[in-house]
Amino acid sequence: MADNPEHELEQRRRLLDVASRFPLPNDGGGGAGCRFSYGTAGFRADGATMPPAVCRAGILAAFRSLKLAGAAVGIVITASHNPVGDNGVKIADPDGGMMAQHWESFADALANAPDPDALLQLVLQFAKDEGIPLGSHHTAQVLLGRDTRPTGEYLLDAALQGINAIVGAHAIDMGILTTPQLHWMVRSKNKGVKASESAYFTQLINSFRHMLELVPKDKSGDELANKLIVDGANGIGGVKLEQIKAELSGLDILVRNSGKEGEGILNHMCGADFVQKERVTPHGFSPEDVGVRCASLDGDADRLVYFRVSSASDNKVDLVDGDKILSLFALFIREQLDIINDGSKVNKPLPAKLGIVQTAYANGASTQFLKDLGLEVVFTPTGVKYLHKKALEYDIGIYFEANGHGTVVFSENFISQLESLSKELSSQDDNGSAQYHAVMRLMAASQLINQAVGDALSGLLFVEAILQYRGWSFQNWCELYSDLPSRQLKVKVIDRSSIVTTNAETKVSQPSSLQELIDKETVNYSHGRCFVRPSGTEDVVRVYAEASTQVEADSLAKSVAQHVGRLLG
Ligand code: NG1
Ligand code: ZN
Repeated sequence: MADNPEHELEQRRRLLDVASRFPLPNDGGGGAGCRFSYGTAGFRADGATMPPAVCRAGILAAFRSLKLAGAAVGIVITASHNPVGDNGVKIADPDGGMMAQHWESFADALANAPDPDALLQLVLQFAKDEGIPLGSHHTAQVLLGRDTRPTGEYLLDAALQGINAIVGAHAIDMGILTTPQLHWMVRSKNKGVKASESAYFTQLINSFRHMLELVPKDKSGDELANKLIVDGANGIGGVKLEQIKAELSGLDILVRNSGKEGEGILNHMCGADFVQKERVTPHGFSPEDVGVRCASLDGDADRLVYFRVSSASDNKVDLVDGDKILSLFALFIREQLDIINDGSKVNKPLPAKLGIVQTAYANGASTQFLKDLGLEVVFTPTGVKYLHKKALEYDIGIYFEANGHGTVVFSENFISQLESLSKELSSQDDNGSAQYHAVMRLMAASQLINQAVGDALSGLLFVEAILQYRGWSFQNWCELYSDLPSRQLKVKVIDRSSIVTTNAETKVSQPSSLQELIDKETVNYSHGRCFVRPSGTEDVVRVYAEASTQVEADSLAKSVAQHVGRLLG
């Protein structure tokens, strides 16, 4: 395994040493007496209990980089939209996406190894099985980022200690970042592109400007059309937006819940998760904002929803969720492809496989809308690791979770076809043509929208550019389709893992009696749809129901939640 027995001894010593510095708490960690589980998006728990899991994630990340011949791997320390006291850790693979799923069981075993010896044996065995050159001259590199949570700094230190426990590993602290910035940096680093924050900002600003330059002249909006108020969830996204907003010409952005001292608590009564689930105005918004287009980010800025304060008399909002953002993106991209292919002057068509990826939480009305457009819509289980992977199967894959996490991925082959077509058209003096403009719009979009992971900042700029391109108001966007009323509930049960689902989580396979009960309830409702699944990030079972009216959706969700409680409570 090692080139040099002394190095191997050193490796063993370091692992035993770091594991004894971060012992697991008596209850095993992971919160509520649970084991740590990599879940939908890495390990998450109360921040104070996280150091052992984060240290072990450091070992894991360095290990992953060793396995991948020293390619840069990322570690993000965040608990996203969860309360400020929580924290979490997840690993980004060299392409900037989530860590490959077949490593998750090793991640779980490592995080739960009860003592230093067990940890060492686990690592040595895994290294042997995977052919990982431990303790040799091989190198590994890990980029780290964290959000603004108070436990972030000391968890970062735990991660650094874990990384440094692997001989040959090199850690680079990229600072306080949005989650998507870190994913973008990992991807860039491995592509040999500059991986700094300023490079990220420059790409965003320039590609947004290109998109606006390609807006037809008759579409330029009035003052209100350019005004946007952003709820930063008192997290890192608002901070970063403040840094770049002056350079975003054509947009007048006001950031609230910006994370500045005294403005409020991270994700508390604000942010994308709050607005999407509660459908009320976040903290800091008032009746004076009626009619203005508003956006809400989550604490680490990988989720984005839009809203408008509905009326001065209550705190309700008109919500544009991830499904409607996806629909806007899909319409825009489809239109550009149609322009390119319908153009009589195009020498050869540009065939493109366009795919839409959703989860069972997508509002049924959005799926119907997309299918009515003739688009291919496919479903995966919850968690962007599944959606992203599926989207990569297309020339252009658009994916979104209803909660606002999503992006658009372009295949390299398709991008190079776009590049050749743009050269061809400009060499034929066609660079004033509609086809040429459509090609350039898609190229700018592929630069603007984060190719690694859902990114609220780049998503927001893409939305803004499309609204300007179409000359659309918020109202026009809302009217794409009407959401079916829905309700989400959480149920606390003794062991949520006793629920097993199938068919992209739309059916329960175990306990089988539960699915029968759900079916029996659902048939009583017109347009009724209901499913349950164990959460991958919280110790709860989630219930989702849709029906023709809000009262019915509420009632369906409630009845099914009661069945879950009775069977498993
Ligand atoms: P869980 O807790 O597994 O439902 C939640 C979200 C996911 C995803 C992850 C990661 C819902 C219903 N679930 O997962 O979509 O965003 O958190 O943050 O929104
Ligand atoms: Zn998030």
